[in-house]
Amino acid sequence: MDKVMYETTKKEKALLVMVEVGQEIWSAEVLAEEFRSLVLSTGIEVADLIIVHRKEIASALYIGKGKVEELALVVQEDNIDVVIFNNNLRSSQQRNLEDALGVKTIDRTQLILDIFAKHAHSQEGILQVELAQLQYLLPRLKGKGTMLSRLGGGIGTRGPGEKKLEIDRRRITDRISRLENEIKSLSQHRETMRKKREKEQTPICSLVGYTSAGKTTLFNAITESNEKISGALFTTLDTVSHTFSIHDNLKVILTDTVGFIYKLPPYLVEAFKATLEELQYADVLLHVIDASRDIKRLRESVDIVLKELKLTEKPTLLVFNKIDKIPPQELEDLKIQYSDAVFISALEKTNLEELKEKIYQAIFRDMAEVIIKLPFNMMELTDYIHTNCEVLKANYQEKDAVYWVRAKQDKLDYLKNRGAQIKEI
Ligand SMILES: Nc1nc2c(ncn2[C@@H]2O[C@H](COP(=O)(O)OP(=O)(O)OP(=O)(O)O)[C@@H](O)[C@H]2O)c(=O)[nH]1
Ligand SMILES: [Mg+2]
Repeated sequence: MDKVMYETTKKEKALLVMVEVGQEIWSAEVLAEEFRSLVLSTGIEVADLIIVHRKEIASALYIGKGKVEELALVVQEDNIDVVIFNNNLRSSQQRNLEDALGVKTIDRTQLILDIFAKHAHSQEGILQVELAQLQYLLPRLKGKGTMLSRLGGGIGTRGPGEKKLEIDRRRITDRISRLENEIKSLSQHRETMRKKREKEQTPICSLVGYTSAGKTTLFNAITESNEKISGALFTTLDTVSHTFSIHDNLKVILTDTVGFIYKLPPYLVEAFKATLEELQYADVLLHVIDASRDIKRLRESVDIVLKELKLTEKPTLLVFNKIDKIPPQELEDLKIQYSDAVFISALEKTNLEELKEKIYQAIFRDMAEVIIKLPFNMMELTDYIHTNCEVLKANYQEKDAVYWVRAKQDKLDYLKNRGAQIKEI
């Protein structure tokens, strides 16, 4: 594969810069820790992390000139190869900083794009990441003629830039529309699959949450799968689905998705819309939260993305994970504070049965349990019952068939209008 050819052999050494502008909702330590893990997950070496406080952003260099000179000195003294900002820089700021610092300078978006590029495996994931990278690069070509020479890619010189140093803007625009078309045709394929599933009436339950919350660990535990999990951020990029049984005769599809992060770059949400579109069809969302971290902030960051995806109206179950990591008293307090939530340890497989029961209730909230009596002259409705209701028991008598079922009200109305006798249990 292409990617392997461009892996760096020598470990690059990075200087990390985190600029705090005004009041951040997250504490500096937490942000710094997350920033460091993001960088470390790319395999790069971190020399130092510098926090800069500012009242407002400086337009030319993002930070003050004096500060930049200080950084330039560190770059020289510590033989730094790359400076990484935990902020999103405008292209002119990035260029000016690079000129002043004398080394490659990348921002938070490019860092995250790089991690995504490294973790994309499926055809669709790879296309979506490339699209996001190109959309990010395009406005950055301004004033640089047609050459991409400055854009030597991100960390480990990955990314589209170095692959085709000579390609110009025009070709990038063409490539973007080709990628968009390819992604669209893949999502049409998914649409067909979805229609098929809809016909089969299998409810869908989707995992969402902050990166590293333990979504995949939970997915594996419930569906007995073996998807990759790790302490590194953004391990999962590709949407994966698998069925599992809730009750004896009821199957549910569980879907694992890409994790979110505080200030998720807009390019990524945009590029991943096709994949994330799957979430629109979920009957219930499981919002997985790492209970050992700052719950409120994690939840807020994920809610922002859910809002962008217009998913706030979906039935959502809060799932607090990693309860094995928190003291019993803290757990008790959380249970009081979030009385509707489920508290689990995906790692130790604690409380998974309770979680399944809650999923069941969430999916079948507006369901009624009824007895349907179907005279033999209406047997054409049998198929409808089997595909649209959960049949708990069936009994065939001389003149009619009797079904004990659980079904949504609209399905029962349909049957009633066609003459079936329905009795609430
Ligand atoms: N202690 C503890 N660790 C857990 C638990 N669940 C997951 N982990 C750990 O948390 C880390 C992240 O787990 P993943 O399942 O990869 O998290 P994810 O939400 O899928 O992350 P992304 O795919 O990056 O969005 C791994 O190191 C897991 O072993 C848990 O219940 N308890
Ligand atoms: Mg995962």
